[in-house]
Amino acid sequence: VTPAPAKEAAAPQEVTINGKTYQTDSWFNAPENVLALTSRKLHLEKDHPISITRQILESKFPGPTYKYHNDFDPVVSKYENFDSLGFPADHPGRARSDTYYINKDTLLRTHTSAHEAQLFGARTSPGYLISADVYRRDEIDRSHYPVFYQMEGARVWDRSTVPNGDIAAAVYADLAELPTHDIEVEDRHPPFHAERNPLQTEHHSAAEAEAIAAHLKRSLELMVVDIFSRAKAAARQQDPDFVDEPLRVRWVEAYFPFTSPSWELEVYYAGEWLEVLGCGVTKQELHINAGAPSQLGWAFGIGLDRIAMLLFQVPDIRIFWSRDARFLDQFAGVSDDLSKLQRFIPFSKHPACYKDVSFWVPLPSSADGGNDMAVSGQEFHDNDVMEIVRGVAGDTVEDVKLVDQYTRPENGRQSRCYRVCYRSLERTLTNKETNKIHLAVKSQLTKKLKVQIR
Ligand code: FA5
Ligand code: MG
Repeated sequence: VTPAPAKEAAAPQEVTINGKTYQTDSWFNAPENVLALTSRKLHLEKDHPISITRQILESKFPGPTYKYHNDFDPVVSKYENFDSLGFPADHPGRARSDTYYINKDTLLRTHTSAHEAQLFGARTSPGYLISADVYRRDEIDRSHYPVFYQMEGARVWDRSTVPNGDIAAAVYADLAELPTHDIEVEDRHPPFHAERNPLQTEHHSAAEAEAIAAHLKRSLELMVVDIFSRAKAAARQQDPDFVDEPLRVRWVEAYFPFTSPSWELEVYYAGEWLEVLGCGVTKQELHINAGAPSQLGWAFGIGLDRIAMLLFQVPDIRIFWSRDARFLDQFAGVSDDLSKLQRFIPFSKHPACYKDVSFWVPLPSSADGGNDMAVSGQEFHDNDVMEIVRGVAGDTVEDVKLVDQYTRPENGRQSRCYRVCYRSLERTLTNKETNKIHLAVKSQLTKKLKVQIR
């Protein structure tokens, strides 16, 4: 992994992504190192942990009821990613501090839900799964990377084709066909909440929504049970001291603009509750706007990287992007025979090198449009710092934390200190090399964010 050169390239007039060319404008904020990953498609790479995870999840949602879509382009319209799903105009997810824009109307999808409206309209199958790369400007640590993978799932029933138009009966009939399980599931919240998670009274009854929710929950619980039983089987095989604990999962109330009611599924793992997916009863407006008003159903979105990290015991999300044979060879043959699944055996852990960078944040008046990262008029964003570090250091950065922040009362100037942890997963970084990277980080922070290094 070679750090990017420190020299500055001018923003391109156009960019080509997976063979298609797009005009950029002042909204463009996608760095080269992120654009370079749009062609990797780890979810389709045979024997890659992300791809294996996809395969296992797909097996829980069989055809022909469910159709799989694994090749949707990551460039979508702002309309598809946000408006079609009912995101309000001022939703923070739309900000340039959180989302990679190509131009004001075009962006790198931030979630696979961007394709829901299109598939609800196509009506090619009652259920579908979409697996794809998604992009978010975010913090840097061992579980966050600007690109990760999601799987979207949805299932609909059509009021005009089920017997007597009785959706609840049709859903319960399908639920009866699903296997059962014997794990402990906590589900403490009432199904509806008047403000946060109202019943869609104009469109269906409580009994219908409850039937859909029951089908949704069982389907997802079965998926989690399968993943964790495979994870445990691998653990038992490789680790004689492995202590088998019963799987605990719980449903917690959640909010999404395009589902109501909504939930998140959490799994108790290694001493803590871990969020693995979001889901809910789809808002009827989506089906109506897609030209399929008689359909109703559920949708979910799950993080494939997060599941793969649990399944393969991967401690750092960066390793998924590695081309090191010591990583990839550990999974050879698994795509064709899932019983060969093994936990990842880390190669020797290389030493970390911590470096601090402290600087004065420019006062708003001095952000005279020369600041090409932060959104003008918005506050100085952590994600801007993260992106610059990632842009320079590539995969040699493991973690970036804000460790100190204060404002000088005399002049209102803010000082910040970030601690950067440099560590390659593949080799030992020399001190000289790390210093060089860190110097380049400082120089880019000065140049792009107009900070004053202390
Ligand atoms: C969504 O993205 C919704 N589109 C999910 C959804 C779909 C809800 C359909 C309702 C119906 P969220 O931002 O919480 O929600 O992400 C969903 C899952 O993606 C998370 O539960 C997590 O497993 C994974 N995820 C989110 N952010 C990251 C990240 N930075 N790195 C790795 N995985 C992530
Ligand atoms: Mg979430």
